[in-house]
Amino acid sequence: MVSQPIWIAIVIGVFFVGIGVSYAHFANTYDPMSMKFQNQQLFDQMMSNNPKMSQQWMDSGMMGQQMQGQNKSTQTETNSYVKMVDGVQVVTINAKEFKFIPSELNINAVKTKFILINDGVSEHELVVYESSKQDILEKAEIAEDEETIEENILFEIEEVHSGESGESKVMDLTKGSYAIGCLIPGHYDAGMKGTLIIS
Ligand SMILES: [Cu+2]
Repeated sequence: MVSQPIWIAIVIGVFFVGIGVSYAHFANTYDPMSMKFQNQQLFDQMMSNNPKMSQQWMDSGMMGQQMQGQNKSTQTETNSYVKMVDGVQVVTINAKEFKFIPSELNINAVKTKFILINDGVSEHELVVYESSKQDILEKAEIAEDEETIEENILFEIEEVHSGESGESKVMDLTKGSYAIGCLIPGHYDAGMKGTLIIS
């Protein structure tokens, strides 16, 4: 027969072990980053309500990446993907799985050269065309019908390997609104698309 105080001690012991295990599980699986992507609003709220956590966040290095992201969008606003080099407007677009950065371009109708930098793992290309030509071009791409592609695009920078870059020739641009896309099968639908406004 076990006496009552021992039973009480066992119950209390089990209780605290339970708390310990739960906390350990929480601490191991708790990841502010995953929460960030699941629920941006909650994450921002949490950061603003909790200076200590937001300090940890900044220390964790993820902040650096987030700031880079912000710099990129500032660049988009100030058009710093555009440089004038010897009287030629040079437009630099980065490609990776599966997007163009920037994906919305506003440039001037002057002599222009495009550069496509592949920061991704697979090959990517840049095709610029009137948006109404999307279907024709996707079919032509699958059929590898280069002739139809040539006839229906403004220009393209053909497949660029990972880590490399490709460029267009210097072109005279006319004002208009165009679609950009990577027409390697699957890439456009995965997000490699955007707009090019020439004004
Ligand atoms: Cu692609």
